[in-house]
Amino acid sequence: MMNLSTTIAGVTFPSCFMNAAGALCVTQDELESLGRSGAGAIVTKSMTIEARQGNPEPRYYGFLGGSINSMGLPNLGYKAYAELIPHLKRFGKPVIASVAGLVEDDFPTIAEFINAAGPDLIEVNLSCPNIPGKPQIGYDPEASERLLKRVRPKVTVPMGVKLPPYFDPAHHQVMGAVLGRCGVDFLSLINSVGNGLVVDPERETVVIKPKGGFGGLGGRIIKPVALANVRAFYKFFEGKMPIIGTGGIVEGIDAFEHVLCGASAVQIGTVLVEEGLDVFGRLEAELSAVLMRKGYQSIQECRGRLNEL
Ligand code: RRO
Repeated sequence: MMNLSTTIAGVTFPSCFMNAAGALCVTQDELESLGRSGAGAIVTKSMTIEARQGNPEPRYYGFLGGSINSMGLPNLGYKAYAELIPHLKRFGKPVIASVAGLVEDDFPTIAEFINAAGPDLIEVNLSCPNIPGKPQIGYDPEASERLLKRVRPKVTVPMGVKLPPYFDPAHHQVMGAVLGRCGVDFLSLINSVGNGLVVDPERETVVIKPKGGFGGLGGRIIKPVALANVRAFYKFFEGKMPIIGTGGIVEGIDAFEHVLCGASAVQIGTVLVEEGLDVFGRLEAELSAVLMRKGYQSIQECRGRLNEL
């Protein structure tokens, strides 16, 4: 198998594949299983101040083209994750703490406390689409800048931002400028495509219960949106901002496409939930075979090298 190791903001990952925040990473058991798995890192569920049960079920639904979810931030609360982090670091791979919040003030509080627990990186989630009545912070550039400028001084490890998908170049430009002013060290792109609606025509119903059936779309169908966001931010930062690509990776060749667009690593959400932890071994073998067939020795060699016509 080819060496698929990678570096993000000075931190070395033994493999470029890891779980996406939210996928099989809520409980201590799940996080330890990621530690024992082929994943190149352990990413925690986005954490809030208080532990949360999340939204009522059914709140996740997998279909042929992907998934829809409205989990509603079920998590153990930041103090429990802070306690787990030293233990999780013993698995010998980076630990990424995903920080969320219900109000702006929560973010610096959680970031400071979790930073002190010593994760290798922190990912600030500006893009949860599923809290009733709360728009995604990432769609408000001024709120994003205010929040990131408060979080930045609390964090001594590399600080990344998990963004929602943007659908207009003007939005990539505005958010790119914000991130550049806030000392962001890496990007995770993209969170689920918010507020989609999946319909079961036989039952004539929605498929998840919260918010009348509206939820975040993931999996195969969102790959072109994810690739566009990876590429747009890669170009905005002229290849100098490390990017973790997320969205629509089902096979090794999908990860190769993310790398071509500019990703230095990739996260797996829907397909990890659907297939379980063995997905990492499969994807590593498949990406290795793609690189081998094309005569590449590493992902660094083709990162960002997408040809335009
Ligand atoms: O928990 C969720 O409902 C959730 C979150 Br915090 C997120 O960032 N993205 C998503 O698809 N679901």
